[in-house]
Amino acid sequence: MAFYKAISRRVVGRTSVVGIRCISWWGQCIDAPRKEQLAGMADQSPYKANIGVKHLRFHSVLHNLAHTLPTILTMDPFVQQKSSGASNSSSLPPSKLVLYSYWQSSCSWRVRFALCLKGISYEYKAVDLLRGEQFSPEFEKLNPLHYVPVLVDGSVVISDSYAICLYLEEKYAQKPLLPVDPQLRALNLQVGSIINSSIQPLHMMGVLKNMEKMFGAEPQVWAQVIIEKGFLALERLLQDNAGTYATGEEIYMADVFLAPQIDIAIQKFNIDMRKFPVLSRLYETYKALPEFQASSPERQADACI
Ligand SMILES: N[C@@H](CCC(=O)N[C@@H](CS)C(=O)NCC(=O)O)C(=O)O
Repeated sequence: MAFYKAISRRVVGRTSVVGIRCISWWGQCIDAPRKEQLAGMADQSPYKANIGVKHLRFHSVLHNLAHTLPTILTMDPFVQQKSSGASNSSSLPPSKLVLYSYWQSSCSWRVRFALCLKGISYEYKAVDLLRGEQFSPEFEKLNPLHYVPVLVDGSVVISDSYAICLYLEEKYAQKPLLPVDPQLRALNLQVGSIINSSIQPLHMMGVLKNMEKMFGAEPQVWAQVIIEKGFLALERLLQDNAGTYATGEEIYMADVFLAPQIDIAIQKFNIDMRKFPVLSRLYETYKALPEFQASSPERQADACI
């Protein structure tokens, strides 16, 4: 009898583990905004003969699961897989990072992308910018500027995506996001800085609202002028340096900043990317990356689609 109990415990246990892995795997495919995207992902799967249509049928069930099991279904499966391969992960203490993020925030996406590339797990805390949660007294204690993202690591609080990426780079050696070569390193910092100081701050939500209210500027047109000016500079900067990725054959910080910025330029501000062939090619590369997909707005627990 004891023997059968032991066997059944083992079978049930294994089944649960396999079940959770399956749910997690499915979870990576849910919440995609476009059906073609789902179908495309199914097509890349080793089980493509069976799952293309089933994916779509299970979509609503998985959507509900995603909201009850957000940590499992957003990025954990991917992170666990990456962490186990990280060179120094065993020497690190258990991670207790908390990321305050908003699903549509491109600045938050940079950090989610960096965390994902480095295989660092974290707790996701949503701050609803549309409902003004960034102005709550609790959040103000974390960032008096009222912006996401904010990363909390124990007693350390960092409230700027650029600083957060550098912090992660120094603390977590796996999958370096800055090259050793000084010139290439500077190029990566320059690209990140252009996006972080000369493009995104000029078209962020609050600025667009003020431009309209105070000067009657058409927000979409204003944003397009700013983005196109910045993209032209980035296009010139990268045309002699880009390889598969922005600064060569490895993915680095320049890519971490470029990918969400290009995505938002296309999806939200209707930028005609034909003027920017290098950036367009890079964007195609980013879209195929599991880390880009897992950190994308639609996959986050607070996504409203
Ligand atoms: N330089 C900051 C900028 C942060 C920022 O602009 N965040 C935007 C979302 S992408 C925000 O929180 N906006 C809130 C608002 O405009 O009220 C960073 O890189 O983290």
